[in-house]
Amino acid sequence: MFRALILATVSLAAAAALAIPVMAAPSVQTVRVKESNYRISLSAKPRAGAVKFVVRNGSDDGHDFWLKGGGKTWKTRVLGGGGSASLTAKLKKGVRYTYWCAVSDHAEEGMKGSFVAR
Ligand SMILES: [Cu+2]
Repeated sequence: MFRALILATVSLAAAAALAIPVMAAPSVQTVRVKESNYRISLSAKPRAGAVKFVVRNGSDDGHDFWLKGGGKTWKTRVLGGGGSASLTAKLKKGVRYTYWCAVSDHAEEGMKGSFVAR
């Protein structure tokens, strides 16, 4: 009887421990950004809310990543070949965001794009 009560209590505690992290974790979308000469590709379309952009420079030349929209601008440092950096932005629903590489004329060469956060 007493043992059954302890088992029940432990089970409840285990269930609570499993449930709490799921409920408390803020939902952050991770979008991988691959930079090359001279393209920027996103692994997914960024959604409204918190988005973590994990930027990786897959080329030998230096590239950075700028993101602008909704009155805000975010950017990474210039990443060397194979370098990576991340930035987290809170995106607003229905706002168009543009992104580009600001090194030299890379944006004109094609390192730019835009999306509307949904
Ligand atoms: Cu670049």
